[in-house]
Amino acid sequence: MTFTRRTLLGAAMLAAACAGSALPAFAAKPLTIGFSQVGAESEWRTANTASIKAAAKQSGINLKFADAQQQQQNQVKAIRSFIAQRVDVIAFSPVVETGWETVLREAKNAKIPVILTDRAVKVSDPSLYVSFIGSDFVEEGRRAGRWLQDYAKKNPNKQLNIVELQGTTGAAPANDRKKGFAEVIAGNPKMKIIRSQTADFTRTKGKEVMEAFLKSEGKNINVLYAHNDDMAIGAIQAIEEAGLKPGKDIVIVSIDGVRGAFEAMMQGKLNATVECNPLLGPTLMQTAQAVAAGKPVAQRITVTEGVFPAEVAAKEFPNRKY
Ligand code: GZL
Repeated sequence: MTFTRRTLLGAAMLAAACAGSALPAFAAKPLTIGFSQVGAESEWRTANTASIKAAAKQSGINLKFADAQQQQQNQVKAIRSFIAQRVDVIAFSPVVETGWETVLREAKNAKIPVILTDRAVKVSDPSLYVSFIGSDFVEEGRRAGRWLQDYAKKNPNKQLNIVELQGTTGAAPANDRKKGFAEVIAGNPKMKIIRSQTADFTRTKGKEVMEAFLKSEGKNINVLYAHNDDMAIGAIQAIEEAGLKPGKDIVIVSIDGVRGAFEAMMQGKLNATVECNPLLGPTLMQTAQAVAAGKPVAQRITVTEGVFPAEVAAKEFPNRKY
């Protein structure tokens, strides 16, 4: 909500209160949020989009939704269009961490508050956004590393030759999950990353890159760490086509906790998934309403998440919400 609209609303509420009448009609105008989504690259993203759209509907919020197809320039274009349309609040999940200063300054100059959801940005001026609602991706990477450490303790004589499927180059979850995992396995000579490459968070590229890893490293690989379940599921196909047993010949740990991961764990093809909660819609809408009403909001809002090894998959599966 821009400053002028808020003042108008305040004056109208005062006049109405003095006249003892109900709020004037225009005061009930729904909040309008412009939302730029990364794309539709994974099961996680599908659940995230569904959560945002359902929460907007539930809250009576007018949502202008734009899918950027994983291209930053499409997100910049969408944000500029939201500014031109004078939406009350802009929210987005930035596909990569950098390159946002200019367009976020344009939103600030237009007095339109910006809320980040899911992924973070690197900017010199933190006042360019009012709040970031999302997971701690470094911790998610650590959790994947700790799960593998536990596995290593149960297999003390096994040299773990790890291949890593990274998320989208430059994306906060890719940078941070890589960092957190590396931090945990650092200094353990029995745990070594022998190949690491981006597969852009998609099943198709996860399969392609795993095929290339298998061609160059073959049976030397005995662990896969994937930054999301979709790339792990794509890699599982490549491992099977190479005549190997995913979950046994190659132990697999990934991140997100989507249904496909639970199904793979129940089939014995995936060994653990670290949860990354996509159901950010309700928190985003509450935060946007608070911001529009001029109330203070936390600059950083995190979500609670767990780790699910294959042993608990069948029991947990019926409880999954995404
Ligand atoms: C994480 C999110 C990532 C998921 C992927 O919050 O940004 O993007 O881990 C998705 O599945 O593509």
